[in-house]
Amino acid sequence: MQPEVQDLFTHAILRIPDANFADGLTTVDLGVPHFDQVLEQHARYCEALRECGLKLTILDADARHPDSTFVEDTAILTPHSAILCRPGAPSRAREVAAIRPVIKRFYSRIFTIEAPGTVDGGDICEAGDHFFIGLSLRTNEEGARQLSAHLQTLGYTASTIDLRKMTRILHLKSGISYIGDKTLVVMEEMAASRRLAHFNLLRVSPEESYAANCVRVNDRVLVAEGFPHLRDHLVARGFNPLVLNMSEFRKMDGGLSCLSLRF
Ligand code: CIR
Repeated sequence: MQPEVQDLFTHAILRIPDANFADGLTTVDLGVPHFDQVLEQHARYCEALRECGLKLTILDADARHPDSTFVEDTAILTPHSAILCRPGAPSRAREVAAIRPVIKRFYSRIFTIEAPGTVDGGDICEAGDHFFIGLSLRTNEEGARQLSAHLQTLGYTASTIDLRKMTRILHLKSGISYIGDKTLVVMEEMAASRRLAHFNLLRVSPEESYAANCVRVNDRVLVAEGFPHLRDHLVARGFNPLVLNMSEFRKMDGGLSCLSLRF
């Protein structure tokens, strides 16, 4: 039986990658992305979200911001309110002003993160009524404090997970994903965190750790191509994986969740 669908998404916001995509930030050494494949993989990702039943708002490429296709980092969307982030990397700070008018089309209640707080959306993992906030090189304690206060106002609880000693991941959601049914997909390094104790953990082996960034979208789970063990575990638990090639986004530290804002 298909695990229960908790929050049905109806929309997603995405941004087409710009030709200067390869000038964005990266910490990995996997080579330079091939732009034709970047566009192809992005188009397939859009198609996959449509297959999941979402209506898409696809924004034009933004040449001022090479990382701006990773829209997830600019905002946190809940069913009734949006929180605009304040990205920790200076080169990404102005992406928020560019997305604000788009968010305004869908939300009348919008909170913000103010200096000196910083929050990247990739550090925020929503798990039902609880939000995990990763403290990272991008999201600082003040940002986490402001975000927790906003979430509390909205009736959610929040807790932090400190990633600052974990050198292998950029964002919290590089290492954990909530896929509904009280289940978190987690990379080995994070599985011991006390904070995760109340959830069922689907552990991703070290060789497949990139695949820990997967995304539940309605009745599907988007999973990166090339990680058969995770895919099989998901199937065994009754989930319905939708496999996508992410090779070119991975070269820029990007994963499946980063490419869209879903609501
Ligand atoms: C960056 O370093 O900011 C981008 N190159 C990758 C952002 C990935 N975003 C995410 O995981 N939410």
